[in-house]
Amino acid sequence: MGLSISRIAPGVITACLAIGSASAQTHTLYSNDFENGLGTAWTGNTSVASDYRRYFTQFNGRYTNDRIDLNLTTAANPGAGKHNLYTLSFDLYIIDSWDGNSQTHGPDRFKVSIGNDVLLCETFSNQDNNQSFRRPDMGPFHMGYTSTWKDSVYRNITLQFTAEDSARIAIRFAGENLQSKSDESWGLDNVKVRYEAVPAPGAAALLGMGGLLAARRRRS
Ligand SMILES: [Ca+2]
Ligand SMILES: [Ca+2]
Repeated sequence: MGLSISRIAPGVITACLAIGSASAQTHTLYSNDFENGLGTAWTGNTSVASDYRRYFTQFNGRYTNDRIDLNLTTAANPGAGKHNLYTLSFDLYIIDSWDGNSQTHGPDRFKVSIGNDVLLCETFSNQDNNQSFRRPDMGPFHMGYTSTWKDSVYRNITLQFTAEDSARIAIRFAGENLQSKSDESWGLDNVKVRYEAVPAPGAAALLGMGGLLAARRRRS
């Protein structure tokens, strides 16, 4: 799609790095609950869904094998000896007959990436426990859309990354190996990107030129 993070600086992501330590100040770069629409930051074949409000608020969806991008400009230089650590969080709606690790009907994957750096790549199932990601916060049970298939909600999935100062980045959300929208779909809600200035990675981390050294996820 022509989007690149070639300007992302070398950095290291530490999965267990404490967020909001005593001296750190967290800033919000982006926040959207989609109750007033998508806004202008999203590209791709995007849409808003507002069905089945008993379980879902208005959200960014629905999608199947689509790829949608959240386009942001990162924060300015936080100062000498520091860089910004970004925390992306969102709710994920996994709707209808996702098949998880099934080799017959899947594997049904949901993926988050920035350029070639994959922040999350996991399988999800509404049929059984055969999936790589943790169990949902709600479901699986039928919440809406196709009545013969169950649905599930994952709250506050949290991923961290570093990026160059004042750079344009595109955070990509994508489904893989899914069937039609009436059979398997997904949506996003309560998407937030926050950041805080933290000490710059040490010399060892800086040896890895050419992008993020690691992109680990926190399974919140
Ligand atoms: Ca919402
Ligand atoms: Ca359903």
